Amino acid sequence: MLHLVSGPTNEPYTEFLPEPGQARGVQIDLDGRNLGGRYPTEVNVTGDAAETLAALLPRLDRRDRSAWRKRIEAAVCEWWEIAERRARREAEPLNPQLLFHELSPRLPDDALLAVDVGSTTYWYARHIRMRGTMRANLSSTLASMGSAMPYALAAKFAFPDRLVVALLGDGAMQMNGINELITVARHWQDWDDPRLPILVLDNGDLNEVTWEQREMEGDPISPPHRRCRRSRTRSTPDCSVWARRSSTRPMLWPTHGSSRSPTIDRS
Ligand SMILES: Cc1ncc(C[n+]2csc(CCOP(=O)(O)OP(=O)(O)O)c2C)c(N)n1
Ligand SMILES: [Mg+2]
Repeated sequence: MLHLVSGPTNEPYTEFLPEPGQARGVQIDLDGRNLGGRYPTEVNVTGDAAETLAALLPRLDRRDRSAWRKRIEAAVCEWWEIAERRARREAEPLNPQLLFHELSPRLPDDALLAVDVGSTTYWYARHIRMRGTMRANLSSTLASMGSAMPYALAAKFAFPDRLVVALLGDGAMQMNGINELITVARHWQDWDDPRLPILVLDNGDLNEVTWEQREMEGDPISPPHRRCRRSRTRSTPDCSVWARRSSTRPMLWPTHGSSRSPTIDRS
């Protein structure tokens, strides 16, 4: 029998959990209202996951878990090899996974990330190695697009001395991110560390949703499809123009899978 110990989670994707009856479930959550909501858990504990697990630890019998641990370590190593391989795959104009893969080691250990809902969420989850006092904020259970820029500003006001990086798609940028540039332009000079890089994936597509449509609905992407979406995006404002107008500095990442640093577009 599989034992499922779930930390604080209220994710709606129950299809990724074992079938009820296949596993015995224990859930820990700060908010008691989330307990047992997604799976018929047998033991529900309200509390901080780290503190609760530390309190439960002395009650457990010590067992030799070295084989299990080795298996997990090998799986993690294998995963990082897969991520590296995927990031290095050639793409025109640029494989977004490479961007996140290369961004990760360049971030300071106390960076704050504001992540939007879209393909960005996946690349962040797969390629960014969280460490030190880094923190990332995501819309998570709400999965509400347009979160990255307000989160980034909130982080900057709370921690003006830390590097905050916003990671979002062109759809989210058009939705409300562009408006937030006005706030950035008004306040950035007051921040101890005035940097606020905003990484926008300009794929001319609501990519997460079109992938879902391709995967789940068998809705294949075709060249006319793309052209149509591209032209739709072209009719919307160009982020770099807005960036220039709001006295923030647009940068263009080099194409052809290069891992060099981004170039500043001074035009
Ligand atoms: C407010 C809101 N509207 C719609 C959605 C559904 N949705 C999830 S991801 C996504 C596409 C995001 O597009 P973009 O910001 O361009 O990112 P991409 O996936 O293309 O990288 C949409 C429409 C949502 N989660 N929240
Ligand atoms: Mg997009």
